Order: sequence, then structure tokens, then C-alpha cells
Amino acid sequence: MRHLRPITICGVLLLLALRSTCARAETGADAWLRYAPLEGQAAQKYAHLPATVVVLGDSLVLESAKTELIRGIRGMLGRTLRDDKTLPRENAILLGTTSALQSAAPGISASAGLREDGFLLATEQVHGFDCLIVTATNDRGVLYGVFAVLSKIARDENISSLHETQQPYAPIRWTDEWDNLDGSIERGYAGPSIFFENGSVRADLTRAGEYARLLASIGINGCAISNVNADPRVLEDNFLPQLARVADVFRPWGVQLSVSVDVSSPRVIGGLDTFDPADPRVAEWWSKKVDGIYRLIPNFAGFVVKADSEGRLGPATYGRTPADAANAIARALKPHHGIVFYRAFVYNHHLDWRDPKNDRARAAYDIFHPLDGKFDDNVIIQIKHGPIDFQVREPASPLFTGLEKTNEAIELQVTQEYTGQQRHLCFLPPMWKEVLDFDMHAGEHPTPVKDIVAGKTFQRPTGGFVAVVNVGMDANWLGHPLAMANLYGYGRLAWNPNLSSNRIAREWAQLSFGNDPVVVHTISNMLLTSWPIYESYTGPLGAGTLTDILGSHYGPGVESSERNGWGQWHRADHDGVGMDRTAATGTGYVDQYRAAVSKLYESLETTPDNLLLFFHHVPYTYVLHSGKTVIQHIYDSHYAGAEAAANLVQQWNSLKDRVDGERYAEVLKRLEYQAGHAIVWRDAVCNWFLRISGIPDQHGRVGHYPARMEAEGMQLQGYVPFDVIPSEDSSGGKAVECAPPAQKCSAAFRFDGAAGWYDLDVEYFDQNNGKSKFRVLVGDQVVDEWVADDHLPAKKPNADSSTRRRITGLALRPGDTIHLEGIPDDKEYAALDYIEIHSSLD
Ligand code: GCW
Repeated sequence: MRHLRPITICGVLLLLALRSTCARAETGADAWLRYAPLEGQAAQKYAHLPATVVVLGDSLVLESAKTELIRGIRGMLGRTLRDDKTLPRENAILLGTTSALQSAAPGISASAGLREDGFLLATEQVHGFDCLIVTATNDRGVLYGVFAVLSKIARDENISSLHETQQPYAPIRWTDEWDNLDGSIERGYAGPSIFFENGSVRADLTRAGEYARLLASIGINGCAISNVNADPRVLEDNFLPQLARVADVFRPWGVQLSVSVDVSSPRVIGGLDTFDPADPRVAEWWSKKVDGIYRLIPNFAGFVVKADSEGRLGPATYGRTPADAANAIARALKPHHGIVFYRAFVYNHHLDWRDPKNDRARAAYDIFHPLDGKFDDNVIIQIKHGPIDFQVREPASPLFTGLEKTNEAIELQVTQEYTGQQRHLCFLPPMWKEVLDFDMHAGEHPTPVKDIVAGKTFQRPTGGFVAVVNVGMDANWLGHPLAMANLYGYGRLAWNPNLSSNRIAREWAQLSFGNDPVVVHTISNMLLTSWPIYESYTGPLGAGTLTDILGSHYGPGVESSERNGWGQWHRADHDGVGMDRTAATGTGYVDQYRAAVSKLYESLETTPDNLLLFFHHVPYTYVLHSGKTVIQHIYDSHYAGAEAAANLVQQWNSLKDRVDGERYAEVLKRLEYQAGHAIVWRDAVCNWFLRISGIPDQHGRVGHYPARMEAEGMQLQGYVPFDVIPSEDSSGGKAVECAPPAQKCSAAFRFDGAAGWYDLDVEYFDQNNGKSKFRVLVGDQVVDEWVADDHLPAKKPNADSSTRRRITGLALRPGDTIHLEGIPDDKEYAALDYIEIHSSLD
């Protein structure tokens, strides 16, 4: 071996020192706008960047563009650009609209055909000086161009010779937030609202401004801040000045404010005895209300409407249609160039489940297709990407081709309501892209969903993209540090749906964690595999997310879909599973698609395996294209999925010391939790299907857990066995609890295995109505203790609260007694399900 010379050792030490500075502690608040210092060679690449920035023009948005540029360059390169107002006598970065640039320096580059919000980045000589030009037709485009330059620098891209035009795919690129005025957020998983608290707009809107900056950096230009389950108070006269304060913090970032409104507002807060859209008094009320809003908020964007849905009032009260309601409101907004998003999420949630022809998936098309052409041109129909409700896999909604003479926007969901609620890693761009790229066959040439919603297919004047995001006051915005990849990915796809998921994942990883190739490769690989992993241990074959649809929408709840009016049925019985939506024998839903698509899904042969149970009811023994039976696929995919979830932990472990300690620890905690909860999912779904089908797992895994000691089978002191409901939510259908008057309980068993190193998995229930304490002892020695203080969505011991604690590296000897102690707290009775013991070498 070669001797290390002292200089090399110094080099190594220096490298280590550099690595530790780059591994700075981070909260995630900066998201993808970290502007972390570039080191050595990477920084050298930008040595010739001009020292001056010149802004031609004067507006809040241009001011943001300039300050952002200065901030980013300062952060990444440690230099403060000079701020100049006139064309320089030295190399410079020029920011301005094309018209401002042309009049200051005639002959300067201008890209023909730039659309609103699009921008041009160009390096060229101006009066003999080398300049980097960022230009657009409007100020917002200039801001977007600045963010693009900064992103290139952060990702180590060359900017010394640029001529690049970027255009948005569609004019509408919005987010919806389901924030309530009391500060709670419907389906929000990252703390309280950044907009509201205690019935008012927050006094401190710093976070709202920071959010607008994040949105602008990915090209989002509109944001509806209040829940679609709307509170009429949002339109009360004394509330409007509060909304204006939010608009003020959005404005510098080119983000237009919107709110969701309740169509019954004219009656509830307007003093009228009706909200009938055909009543002239109602029209006048909306008109006056809207005029008042625009007096305070001149750049107000418009409204979002949810009506006649899930118990909300709507035009049906008066026998009117969604078009009547939408147009009445749209006409009030029209003089101000405002728009109405009318949501197509309208369905009867009291559907008779006994009727095999009933089908919730049909609802949007059945209701909205007959109204095509009846909506005013400032109405946009906002259509969830699938016909049900953000399940882990759905086909594209047939309504996309059901409206040719009506503007459309696709509604996606960044907040992971049905995809793990930011406790499970689930990177959604690959799922969204399946729908966006899906050819709806509405013409001679391909007509993918992305083109239809962008207005390209049917030549609509407007349309685009909306995502429900639900960021909260948690420092990292969405709870899971890796979940922000979904917001980033949404913005990038709304800007350009032709970007690949791979590119988006890599960009995000670079911007959020730096350019270390190992980090970028590992994180993007984790992201890109995460949706298939989540799908495989939750709801495979298109059966829907087999979750508790009546409550949390979180853990497994296979039974909850059935025998109720909500219509998220999978129709599993003793013989088979799946919804028959064919035209021949089922609900006829497939006929809502154009011929080529309906033909594809009508036939069992051509329906892809991953959507089989969405379209067809088949016996459990039906053989998939993969060659497996349906039932064996269900078992195998759940086992493979749980294993793959465990593997995510290993992948993340390999990044220790390569990413900052704070985010490393937070992600690790969540991934370990996910690996445990994937087993809860696996066991609940597999056991449910074993019970109903009676067909055993070919590999003998389901129902057999040799490494497991059930708590109810241990020696109990104080602990009492009880039935967990539904039974598949716990191992063996039972668990033990330490209910009052007991104040401390224990469960013990003798270890009979060979002497060696072992890992212990303790499955316990962490409810949100108490903070029980647990201890594990081997003999007299305490080997672990913890408090069950997580905030899972459950007040009972069930699959939502079931949680795994892994204790690694225990030296066990035959005859050891293992004791579990629980101390209940409040309504949480320190419930225990089982212990599993595995050799540490496995
Ligand atoms: O997915 C369902 C959610 C509701 C939501 C509704 C909707 C805001 O469970 O919480 O209500 O969709 O999209 O309107």
C-alpha cells in the first residue's frame, strides 16, 4: 500500500471539513430555494458572472426579481451584486420586459412568440458589454426567468452561453388550500394554517409571503386560500380587508389571490331569502360583492366553487344546473377579468349500494357533459384527475373528453390524503404523468389529458392545472421533508408536463440536498420507486386505496368501502373482487370514454393489470397478464411492498453524513415508521382477503407469523385482552390494554431461542388521546423506553394507530424473560399487539 503523504492527509482533512460545513443543519423551510454556498470548482464556473444587476422598470414583481437574484448569488457565490438603474458601462445582468429592453437598447434580443409568463434567458453583447439578459412580456415572466437562472447555478449548470426560451404549457397554474378560518386545514398534515387563525386572517403573514415566493419559483400564479367546503364569512364586508392583506403579501410574487365561496352566501350572509342563481337579486348581490372585492384587491383572481357535493348546498336546491350557478357568479367577475373554477366533484353520497348499476365514477360526466357549451368563457370546470377521489391509482376522468366547448383544469392533490398523509413517502409526479400523458383518443392525433386541459385540443381560451397543497405552519411546510418534492414536481409539471419524473426528482434532490451525485442518485431513486411501493402494499390492481374511507383515509380499512352510499366500492365477496364498469354487464361507465378508450377498458384482455379491479369484477382465481392469480398477486404485492418499504430505510441510511443531521434524522424517523406501518397494511389487507376468499397464500405467509409473540398470549399483569375492531387491524384480532383502574401493566414471556444478537419489534398502539409510556426489560435490565406521543389519526387501538418500535442489537440468551411495561395516559391505555424477534444477522 502506498504511504499517504502529509499533503494528502491535509487534503483529506480539508475535504472532511468542507463536507461538514456543507452538511449544515436545516429545517426545510428554505425548501428548494436554499442557495447553499457552492464550493471550489462549482463556484469557479461562475467567476465571470457580471458584478451588476440592472432592472429596467419599476414594479413590485421586478423588485422581487432583483432582490431574489441578489439574495441567491450572495448565498451561492458569496458576492453581492451592484444594483443599477441604467444601462451599465460594464458587463451586467439585465432584467426587464422585452418592451423595456427594446426601448433602452434597440436591437437587443427578443424572442418572438413569448407568451404571458414565458421568458427568455440570453447572453449577448449590449453596447459592447457581455450581458446576461432575463426578459419576458410581463414582469412575472422576468421573475420566473430569475428563478430559472438561480436554479441553474444551484444545480451546477453552465450559464456562460445561453439562449433559452421557456414557456408555460397553460395559463392556469394554481394551488388550492383547504384552510378553514379557525386555522385548521381539511386534509392538512403539517400543522395549522399559514393564513387563518381563530376566525380571522393571521396577524403575522410572514409565512404566507414566503409561500408565495416558493410558488412563484415554480411558476404558480394563483392560489385559493380557503377550503372548498367554504365558510360564507369569507365574503363578509369586514373580512374583505383581511383578505386584502393576504393579497398584499402575494402580489410581489405575482401570485393572485382567490377564495372558495359558498353558493348560498347571498342567503346566509347577504340578507336575501334565496340564493337561486336565476333570481336577479342574487345576481346583483354577487355583482356588488365582487365590485367591493376588486376595490380592495385590484388583482383578485376569482372564486372556487364546490356545490351540490358532499352535503354542500348548490343550485339543485332550486332545480338549477351547475352552469346556472357558475355563470351567475362568473358574470359578476367578468368586468374585472376574474374567473370561476367550478368543481366537477359533484356526486350523490347516498348512493344505493345494493344496485349493481349504480356507480359514483359516472357522476361527473353524467352531470357535466350535458352542460357542455353552457358555461361562460370565464368559467373553468375543475376536474379531479380520476373519476373517484385521488385514489392510489385511477384511470383518467372521462370528463376530460366530455367537455369540448368548456374550459377545463385538472385537479391534482399534493397533500397525500389517500397516499400516506406525508408519513409514507409517495412521490406523485409519476402517477400524475400517467394521467397527463394518457391519450383520450379524441381526434386523429394523440389527445393526451395535458393537451386537453391546456386548451390545446379543443382550442379553448384558457385552462390548465390546479393542485390541492395544504401546506401548514410546520417549518418544512408539508411535514415529511421529502414530501416537498411533490409540490415542486407539481409546479414543474404545470409549467411543462413533458418533463420526465426522473428529471424532476433529480432537480428537486439537487436543489434541496446539493449536488453530491450519491445523494442525488439515492434520493431520486427513492422518490421514483415510492409510489409503486405505496401502491403495492395498499391498493393494488386498481381496487382503490383500501383505506378507511369513512374516517381518516389513512390506514387499511378494506371493509369500510362497502355497504354504504359513498360509492368507493370494490365489491369484494367470497368469490371475487372488483367493480364491473363495463357496458356489457356492468355500470356502463366505460362508455363515457371515446371509442378507442372504452374498447380498451371494456375487454378483460386489454385492460392493464394495474386497473383490472377498477373496471372488472373477476374471481380470485382469475389469471393476470403477469401469470399470477388475482389473490396471489394481492398477497405477493403486499409482501414485496412491505419489503421495499424496509429497503427505503436502508437506502436512506447510506446517506448518513452526506446530508445535514436534522433532515437526516427526521426522514429516517418517518421512513422507519413507514416500514412498520407497511407491515400493518400488509397484514390487514392480506388477512382480510384470506378470510373472505378462503384461498391460502401459496407461500404460506399470510396468517402465519412464526417470529411473533402475541401480547394476549404473554403472562399478563394488569393488561387485559380485548378484540380489536375490525379484527384484521391487529395480529390475531386481539390486543391487550391497561385500562383503569390499572396504572401500570406488564406482559412477559420467556425467550427460548438460541443465544445471539437479536432485533425486537414491539407493535403497540399510539393514539392521539394520550401519551402512554412503555419500557422493555430483558431480565432486570431496561433495554428501551419511549413515550407514545405521535399524532396519528386515531382515538382507538386500530390500524391507524398501530405503530412499530424497533429495538436493535439485543444479546438474548435462552431462558431470558422479556418484560413489556405500559403506563396508560388519559384515554390511551398503552395497548400492545405483539412482539417479533429476528436475528440481527437476517
Ligand atoms: O377527498 C375528499 C375529501 C374531502 C374533500 C373532498 C373535496 C374538501 O375527503 O375532505 O373536501 O374530497 O375534494 O371536495
